[in-house]
Amino acid sequence: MSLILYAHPFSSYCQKVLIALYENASAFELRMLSPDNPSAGAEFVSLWPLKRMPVLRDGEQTLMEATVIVEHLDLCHRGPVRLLPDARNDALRVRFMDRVFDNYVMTPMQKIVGDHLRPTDARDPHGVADAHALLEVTYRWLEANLDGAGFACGEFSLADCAAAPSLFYADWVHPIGAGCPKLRAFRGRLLARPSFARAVEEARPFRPLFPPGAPDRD
Ligand SMILES: N[C@@H](CCC(=O)N[C@@H](CS)C(=O)NCC(=O)O)C(=O)O
Repeated sequence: MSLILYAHPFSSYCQKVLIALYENASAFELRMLSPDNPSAGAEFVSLWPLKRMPVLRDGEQTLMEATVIVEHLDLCHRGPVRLLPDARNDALRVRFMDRVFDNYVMTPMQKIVGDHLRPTDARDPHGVADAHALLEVTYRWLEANLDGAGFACGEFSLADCAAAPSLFYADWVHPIGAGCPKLRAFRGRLLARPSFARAVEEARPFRPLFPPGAPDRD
């Protein structure tokens, strides 16, 4: 099989790529990164010493960074669901929204989650407060800028691959309030999308590992 994905099903950035793979029923081998699979871990580190998952091997090519991997899939393993539009202006909007979800939802969400992994005397309350504030501003911006229906940029795209796991976990650590009904509905539509629903189900057994404690929903 030409596609090998080094990943863990509970990781938000890995889910971003899994969604893209599931959208087009692309065949791939999952090399699960977990303590009981040290050989996959060793291959992963030799491919990407920065140790950020996911990593994709496509034959002799190694792809890092979830956005780049999704773009690679759209370019080289195209299926019926296009993840980037051909028109460059439309693609620019998709890339912009992908950046919004990665930089302003995923990053503060990871900051809040990651703080729970620190020793209590090395916690960063100031950084965590900033992360909560950034999430709130981003939620409000999304509420004002998302359509009331459809996906981040109309048709399902790379932007939704980023939106689904970032909003899924962000809502667990900083709930999307009643003041953002469009954003809440958008998160619900993403959860109903079969590709993401599958990723969520596959990750369900790992919920006890969620550092702040997973809520009893979704
Ligand atoms: N910029 C990277 C971020 C990937 C990332 O942060 N992955 C997390 C899992 S969701 C990870 O590998 N964390 C391990 C660590 O921080 O050591 C991407 O877009 O793929």
